[in-house]
Amino acid sequence: MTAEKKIFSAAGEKEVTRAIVGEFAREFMEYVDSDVVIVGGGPSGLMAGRELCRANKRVLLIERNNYLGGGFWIGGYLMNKITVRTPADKEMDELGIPHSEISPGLHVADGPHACSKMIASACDAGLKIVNMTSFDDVVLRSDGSSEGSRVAGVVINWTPIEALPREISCVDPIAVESKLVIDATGHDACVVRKLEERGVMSTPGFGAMWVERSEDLIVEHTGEAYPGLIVCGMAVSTTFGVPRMGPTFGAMLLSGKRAAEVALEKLG
Ligand code: 48F
Repeated sequence: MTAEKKIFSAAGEKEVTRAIVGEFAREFMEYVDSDVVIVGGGPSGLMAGRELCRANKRVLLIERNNYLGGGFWIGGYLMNKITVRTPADKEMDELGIPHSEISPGLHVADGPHACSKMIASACDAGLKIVNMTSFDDVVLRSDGSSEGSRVAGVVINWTPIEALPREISCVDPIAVESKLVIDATGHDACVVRKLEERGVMSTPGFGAMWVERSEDLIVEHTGEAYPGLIVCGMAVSTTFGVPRMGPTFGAMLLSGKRAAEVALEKLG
């Protein structure tokens, strides 16, 4: 009797499991010591990661959700249209995102198309991503000099750990070391807030909505907020008290790019 001809290769359950566990572990081992760790996979974090990887840096992005993109999938009020103001339309062109100019200097695109192009571009550049992983704390180092401490990595844990009942949630986190950390966690500004909790910096929180002022200020204030820690995207507004901006995303793209430039200057 001739063997039954099958469409797919003979790999079975154990091979599939080994492929997943082995490849995840191999990659994770490599990125336990990264040039840059980015916390948050929204538009600003993805843009920063893309730019750093294009400059051949080793970058790990930590995202607490099982998906990437943050607020970039959907515009305002649960509608799938996002807006971008000139000059950020050039970034959309570079990412291959179709858009149209609705009024002078105001461009509209489909959120899902924009977001998926952004994610693909960051992955193509070489960005490594771990999902379902939450930032828990910073690694702080001090060499004993008058310069004080600097952020030297992040403490992380699986996101589902947060859902465990308190009395049994004693699951120790692990840490990843890096030369720089970028806080791209949006309005939450989780990394900055952790430093605030530790009493080493204080933040005013974000201001009321004012689109025309906010976008410029976000880009201008993008940079090092504490030694070793760069902030980008809406985390900038929480850190420096800049007005919020609503569903227009040009500043997120330019802020991510600026964060990468600052990081590259610091990394030399
Ligand atoms: O909120 P988010 O999209 O931040 P962003 O890049 O862009 C902001 C805009 O989407 C929009 C806006 C401007 O138009 O107002 O809000 O600044 O993405 C932040 C990402 O960080 C993740 C979160 O799940 C989201 O994907 N995040 C937040 N806290 C943590 C985290 C955490 N503790 N650990 C890991 N990821």
